[in-house]
Amino acid sequence: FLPSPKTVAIVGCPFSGGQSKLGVDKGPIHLVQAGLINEIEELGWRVVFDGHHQFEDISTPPDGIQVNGTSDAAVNTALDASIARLRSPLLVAQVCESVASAVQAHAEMGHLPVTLGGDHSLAMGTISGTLRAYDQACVIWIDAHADINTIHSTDSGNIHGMPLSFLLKLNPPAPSPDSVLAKFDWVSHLPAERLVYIGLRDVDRGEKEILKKHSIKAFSMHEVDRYGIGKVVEMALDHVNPQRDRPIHLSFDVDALDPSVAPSTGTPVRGGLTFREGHYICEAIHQTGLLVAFDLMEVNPTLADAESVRQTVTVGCSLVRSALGKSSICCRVCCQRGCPIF
Ligand code: HAR
Ligand code: MN
Ligand code: MN
Ligand code: MN
Repeated sequence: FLPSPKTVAIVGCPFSGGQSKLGVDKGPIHLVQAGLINEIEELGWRVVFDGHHQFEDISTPPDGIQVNGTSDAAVNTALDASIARLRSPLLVAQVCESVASAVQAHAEMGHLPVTLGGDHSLAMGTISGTLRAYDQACVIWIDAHADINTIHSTDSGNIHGMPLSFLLKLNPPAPSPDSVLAKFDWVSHLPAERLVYIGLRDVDRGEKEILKKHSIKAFSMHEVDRYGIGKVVEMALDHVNPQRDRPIHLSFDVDALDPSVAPSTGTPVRGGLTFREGHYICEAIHQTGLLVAFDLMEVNPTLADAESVRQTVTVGCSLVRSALGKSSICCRVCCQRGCPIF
């Protein structure tokens, strides 16, 4: 199933509707302007990029439906009340569904989709696209946050804090075909045992209960400190990919990095991954030879000063390069003939 000849498809997703801060939609534009495509080509990949996705056609929810989850219908049940607290669910659902189709199409052509966010709600789309093409795929989720709130547990109503609850099918079924919840029925199902986290340090109480209830494997910053990043990545792979035969979708929220490394993001949390720990994860996943899709999410170039923005965009590009095979010591030429080092 590996891409051959190796081709990366850049899926630029200028979308911010899964949370409330402006500017995260500018992430993909800055990453591409910083020279990311050239950098990937220099690693020996063919790159296809047909411009950033335009979501204008779906940026206005249909008439009669508000920005949040309720229409004119009365709020009758606890379910209605939960749905009503979601922010822009129809918009998020439509955007993610179109992202899923784009990622699926590239994956089925043998391309490796690199999705540039945009907020992390987009991963509902990217991971669904990957699962449609590779039904045995596993997900490695790098984040300060667990992003697994259900419609009942979310405090903020921001869907970027919820994509995994839809992918794991933890939300109640839609009560009727015209319910807001039915707009998420297209989301693919990721079994809980094929998800693993690295980098967590800001997990809501309700999310902790969900992780426990479903026995979801998580390596928080505590485990990174305790075992070191090398051992953590190995243990993470042993969990989701014991035979090293499953395709890997790596979803990297830049806020997993310490704010001193990646300051320009909407919800920074201190005590994060170092520059090297972040890169090590990407390098190690590349070395498995199993990477089939990569997301780089939550780069917000409108937050913080110009130097912080430059730093965050630069480190974002650098993570992508590592996931696509950039190595500190190995030349590109020998890699094509069987590298003696890797
Ligand atoms: N857990 C919080 C919520 O559900 C915060 C989620 C956060 N932000 C992210 N996701 N960047 O990784 O609202
Ligand atoms: Mn996230
Ligand atoms: Mn996060
Ligand atoms: Mn080499």
